[in-house]
Amino acid sequence: MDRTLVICKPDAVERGLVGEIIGRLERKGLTLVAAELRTLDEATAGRHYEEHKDKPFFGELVEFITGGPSMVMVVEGPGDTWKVVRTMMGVTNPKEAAPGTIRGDFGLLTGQNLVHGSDGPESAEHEIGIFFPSP
Ligand code: DAT
Ligand code: MG
Repeated sequence: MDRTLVICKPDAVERGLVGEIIGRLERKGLTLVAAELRTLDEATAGRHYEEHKDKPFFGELVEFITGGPSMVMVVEGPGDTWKVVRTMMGVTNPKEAAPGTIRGDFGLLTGQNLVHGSDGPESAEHEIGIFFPSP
């Protein structure tokens, strides 16, 4: 089985969309194998978004993701799970995300785009290790 990291970001939690998002993943056939409601600290957010640390939006991104509880999850499927989840999420800018995707159906702002999903097999492995380190 193949796993990826999914985060329902603080805007999704605040808007009561966690059930909707998990429901979509489950109805697709993916399985939840770990989940916890957590408020990320700055260090964890910085590790998670390390690739963006020199971008102009980094400060606002960290402030947003640490600003309230997120639902952090590991989701499992038969293969390419990261890709299945990314397709269901829609593109980064919710204004451009296709209807039928999570961002396309529920979002309007890039800075509040509801959901994170790992962008490849290596980042899935890496990010699962950040949030759910194996003993
Ligand atoms: P994704 O979340 O689709 O993988 P990303 O990795 O490029 O997108 O960026 C991570 C997050 O950073 C993204 O979900 C929202 C924020 N972000 C990206 N580009 C941005 C921009 N131009 N302005 C503000 N926030 C941005
Ligand atoms: Mg990304």
